[in-house]
Amino acid sequence: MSGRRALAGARIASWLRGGAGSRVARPGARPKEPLVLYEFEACPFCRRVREAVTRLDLEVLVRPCPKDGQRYRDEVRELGGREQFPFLIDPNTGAAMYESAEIVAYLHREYGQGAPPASGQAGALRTALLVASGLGRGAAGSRSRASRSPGTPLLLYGYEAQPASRLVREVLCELELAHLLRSAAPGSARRAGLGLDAHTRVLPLLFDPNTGSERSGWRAIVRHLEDQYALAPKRR
Ligand SMILES: N[C@@H](CCC(=O)N[C@@H](CS)C(=O)NCC(=O)O)C(=O)O
Repeated sequence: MSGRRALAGARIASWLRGGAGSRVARPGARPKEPLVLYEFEACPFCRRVREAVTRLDLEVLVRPCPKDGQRYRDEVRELGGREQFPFLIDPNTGAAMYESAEIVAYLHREYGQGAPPASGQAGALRTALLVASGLGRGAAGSRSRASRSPGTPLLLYGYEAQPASRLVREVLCELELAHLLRSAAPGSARRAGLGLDAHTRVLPLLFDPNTGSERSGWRAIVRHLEDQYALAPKRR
C-alpha cells in the first residue's frame, strides 16, 4: 500500500475519533515509573487506552502483542491469567488490570483531574465507533512478523491521533518491538525539549539506543525499523 493511502486511512481513523487522543487535557500527578501496557495497534479497546495516555501526557512502556505474537503474550497470561488486551501494569501502585474502560478510569483517577470524557468510557455505541474508526487501516498492526528483538526498548515520541505516529506504531507492533512511548501531543510539556521544527525535526521521533540512532518522521523511522529488526517483509 502506498504511503499516501496508508496515511489517509490513519487520518480517517483520527477524524472518526473526533479529536480523541489529539491533545493533552487535565493531566494530574506524574507516575515515578513508566506504566507498562500490553496491547496491539489494531485493537480498538487498546486505542481507548492509548487515547487516555495522550490525554494525560503519560510515558508508557509498550510491549506489543499482535494476534499471533510470540514475544510478550506468555507474559500477559502469566501475570494476568489470560490473553486479553489491553492489559496494564502500574509498578507505582502494584495495580494490574484488563478492561479498557476500567484502565481509562484508573488512569484518570491516578494521573488526571476529573472523570474521563465520554469517548473513554464503556458502552455499545462508543465501542462500535471505536471499531469503525480502525477499518481504514485494515489488518495493519494486528499480525506479527518475524523480527530481531532490540536489547533495549526503543524510545518513541508521538501521540495517538497523529496519523504518522500510527504508521510507526503499526510496524513496532507487527515486529513486537518493546518501546517507551513518550506522549508529545499539543499541550505536552515534553515538546519544548524536542527542538521540533516544521520540516527537518518532526513527530514522530524515534531514538534507538541499540544503534545510537535518531530518526524523525514516519518514513525514516519505518525504514530504520525494517532494516534493523524485520526478518520478514511487510504484508501487502
Ligand atoms: N472488554 C474488553 C475487551 C477486550 C478485547 O476483546 N480485546 C481483544 C482484542 S481487540 C482481545 O484481547 N482478543 C484476544 C486476543 O487478541 O488474543 C476491553 O474493553 O478491554
